[in-house]
Amino acid sequence: MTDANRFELYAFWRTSATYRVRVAFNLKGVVPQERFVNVDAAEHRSPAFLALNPMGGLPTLVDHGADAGAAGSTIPLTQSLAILEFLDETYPQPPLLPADTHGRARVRSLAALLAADTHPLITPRVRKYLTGQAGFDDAAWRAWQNHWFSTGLQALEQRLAQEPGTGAFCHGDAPTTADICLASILVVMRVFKIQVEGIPTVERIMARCEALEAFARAAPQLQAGAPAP
Ligand SMILES: N[C@@H](CCC(=O)N[C@@H](CS)C(=O)NCC(=O)O)C(=O)O
Repeated sequence: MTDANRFELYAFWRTSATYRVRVAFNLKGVVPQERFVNVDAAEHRSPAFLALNPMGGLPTLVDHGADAGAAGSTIPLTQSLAILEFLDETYPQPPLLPADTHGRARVRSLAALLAADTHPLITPRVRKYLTGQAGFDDAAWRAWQNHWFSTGLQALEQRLAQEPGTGAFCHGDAPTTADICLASILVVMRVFKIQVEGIPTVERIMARCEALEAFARAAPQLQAGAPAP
């Protein structure tokens, strides 16, 4: 089996977490087969998809690789950060994490600030609950989105502006998992037309990321199923 048909990536055009995995695949030069799951049509809540990922989340990655069975990894891989580390261990170049332990801890911490503390609050399942069960109208949902995007990105800005590890990218001068997470939040903010003021370092790093083909090709609007511009 070649790497060309090793992976099936269950994906939807605008999902932030799937964008992270698309960028990582692009950086590694590996092309997964994408399987479109229409979140707007609730396909991620279908029994067939929940059998793959009981959380009903994208991305979900199936590895048909040579040693997948031996390692028990015919079980689908879920959680974008776990998938990024899996890809980094499977395809070590270019690395997504720094070589030193403190550097890796910093990159993972920046990534978690976004992927664990910020993104989960604005997912479709949270919107569905707040608008369906908690009385939120569109304006309240928008205020919620603004609040949590701002909270996460302002904390990120403060760290990036003050911490000595910051370079051309979040950590040094090469893209890491932290940059992938930074860009994954900014691309969906654009989809939702949310703006956060006063984050010049975040914006500078986003521009560096988007100048790289691996990030540019992962843009939500370029993916299958995206609405015409
Ligand atoms: N922590 C998970 C998040 C997965 C997730 O929630 N993905 C969103 C799209 S970005 C999703 O599929 N949401 C479905 C829903 O909220 O119902 C990861 O990083 O992979």
